[in-house]
Amino acid sequence: MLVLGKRIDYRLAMGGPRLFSPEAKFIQVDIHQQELGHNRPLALGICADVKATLLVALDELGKKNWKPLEWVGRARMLEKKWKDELAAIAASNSKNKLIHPASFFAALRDAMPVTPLYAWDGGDFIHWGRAMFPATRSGGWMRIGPLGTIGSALPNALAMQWRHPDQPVVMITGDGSLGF
Ligand SMILES: Cc1ncc(C[n+]2csc(CCOP(=O)(O)OP(=O)(O)O)c2C)c(N)n1
Repeated sequence: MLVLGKRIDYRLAMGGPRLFSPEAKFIQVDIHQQELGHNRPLALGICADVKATLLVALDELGKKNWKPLEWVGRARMLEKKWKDELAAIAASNSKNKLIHPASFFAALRDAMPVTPLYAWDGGDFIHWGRAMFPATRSGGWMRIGPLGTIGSALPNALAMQWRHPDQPVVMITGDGSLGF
């Protein structure tokens, strides 16, 4: 498992068996030394900038002949199946009286004129949103923190707007979360 600039925290099940095989070997690259090996022992920890590390790694890997891996094809197939299921749920909603969260987020996503900067938090309904909205911009998709703390979308949105005054920032939060 190659972990690039991502904390092995609550959102990655602390590196535990809910997401990862106990036998999996972890290589982690992070510019913050204290993140290396946090929660999960590493086969290799690299304290460095991710981009610089990947450029060096690509240079090395380019010299070898790589065979396509079967599981990558299966992972892509499962991802497509999952996205098709989401699209079907979003589309099936029009006949119902209650708006399904998947339909709401599909409509919101399609209504955006440009890709804005997103700040998210929230409980159940937001999980549909993060399934429907891919993160496509570096630093443009912020959701909760390592401990899953709601109430973070508003300060994150303000910080994003302060940093990028010329760009639209969209905050998506829940009634429960805003109260925090
Ligand atoms: C600081 C903090 N307190 C409590 C929680 C536990 N928690 C997770 S979701 C949630 C409710 C969120 O409500 P809302 O945003 O309205 O979403 P809903 O689940 O109703 O869709 C709470 C209290 C948390 N994640 N962070």
